[in-house]
Amino acid sequence: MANALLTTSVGSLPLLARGKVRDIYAVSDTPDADLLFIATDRISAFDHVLGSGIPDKGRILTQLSLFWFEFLRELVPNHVVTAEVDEFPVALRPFQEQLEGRTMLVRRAEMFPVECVARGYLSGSGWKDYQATGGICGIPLPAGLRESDRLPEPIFTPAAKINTGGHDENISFATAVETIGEKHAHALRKLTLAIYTKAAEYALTKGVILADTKFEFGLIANRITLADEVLTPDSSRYWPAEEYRPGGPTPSFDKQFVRDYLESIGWNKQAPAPALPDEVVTRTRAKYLQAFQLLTGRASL
Ligand code: PZK
Repeated sequence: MANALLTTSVGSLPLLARGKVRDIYAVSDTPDADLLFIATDRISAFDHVLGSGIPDKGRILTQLSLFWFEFLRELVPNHVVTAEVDEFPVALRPFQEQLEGRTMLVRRAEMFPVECVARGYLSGSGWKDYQATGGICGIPLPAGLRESDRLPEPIFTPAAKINTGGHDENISFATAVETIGEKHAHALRKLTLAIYTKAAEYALTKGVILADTKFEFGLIANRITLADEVLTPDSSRYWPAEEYRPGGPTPSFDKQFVRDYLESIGWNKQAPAPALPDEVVTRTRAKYLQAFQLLTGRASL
């Protein structure tokens, strides 16, 4: 097995953003230069980046994202220019090995400061919000729903980005309208629900429930464009349909071994986050690969 890539380095390219697991660089310092979107093998749990990476995780998530961008291409334009390193600017050749399979060259977008979440099931912050208010993001829901229940119909639950580290904060549709305007808010809601519905119907035919997912959109040449990574296990809650038991929490497809391990050692969830035993790394890698295989129908990367 390859080593995990935890830290990217691409010479003097300006770093635009560093997330918990992905890094974005500009390919030159001209203002409208394309961006290099690199998925590392870092893994986070309980809001911390862990001391160990998962070998190939960045490649698996990137290839899954590219599969979905292609699957959705008639529904929504996306920011991808190419993911073939051979087609990247020649100045990036020295970094070919590091970048291969895990990197997308993307067009720079003017990003909307609203995270576009679609939920088809009651889980995570949606379940918390429902227990407190009887709805999610101000959308009323029927009484008596249980954790993990399927919702009567998918809903759009926008969130406001809090700087790296913090959790996004659920906001009402009215607040989204105040932030980005009526026209864009309506367009993003419609697109988010259309994409979720198409992806969730497809995933279910492959034995996978797409409980919820988060999209980031931006404007490129005045067109609403799907950016970031899409429909990966890091941006989505995927559940094995076979293990679906509404009425309690549903174990996530990918990170359950990691969470179980961290609970078993009694980690206090304060930095520094622990490293993972080899067995947890290996089993988690196998789960990411299984999600990729089920969803794409491809045996390997
Ligand atoms: C962009 N993010 C979120 C992702 C991070 C932060 N095509 C684009 N144009 C301009 N900006 C972005 C994108 C994209 N995608 C996305 N931040 C900026 C993000 C990964 C890591 F730290």
